[in-house]
Amino acid sequence: MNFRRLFVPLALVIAIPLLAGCGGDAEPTPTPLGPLPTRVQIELSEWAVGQNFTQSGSGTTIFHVTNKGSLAHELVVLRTDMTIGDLPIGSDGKVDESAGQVIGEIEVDELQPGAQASATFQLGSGKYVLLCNLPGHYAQGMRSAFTLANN
Ligand SMILES: [Cu+2]
Repeated sequence: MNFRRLFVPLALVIAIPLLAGCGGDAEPTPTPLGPLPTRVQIELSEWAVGQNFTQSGSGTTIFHVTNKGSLAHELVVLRTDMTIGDLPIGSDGKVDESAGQVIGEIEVDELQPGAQASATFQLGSGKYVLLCNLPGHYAQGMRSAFTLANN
């Protein structure tokens, strides 16, 4: 018996009902939605980092940042267990970012005066400090803390 000749029709017999099933009237199974991303509105100014969360759980977090000040700024998202005012400052006037884990940042060239920028970060549960790390800006007050619970 020619094995190949038998195999082809058998494959068609199996494949045709499968194809027909695809175009049938079965409703597609809806994909369950995950948790909605947290959105954070941030306003930078001299000398503050204002923040407004829509929720406080961990996960995908979208930062919408507006520089309302008259100087350029940046935004660093630092995960750290240190108290907000206690981050070490180097001789260059900048926070030593090794005091925590930098989750992400929006650079100064995106945050000139009046500019808006957005970025999406994955945030685990824990304590965070948002800061501007241009020389002297953290010390002047450009910092803000938040804590995320486990979702
Ligand atoms: Cu700044």
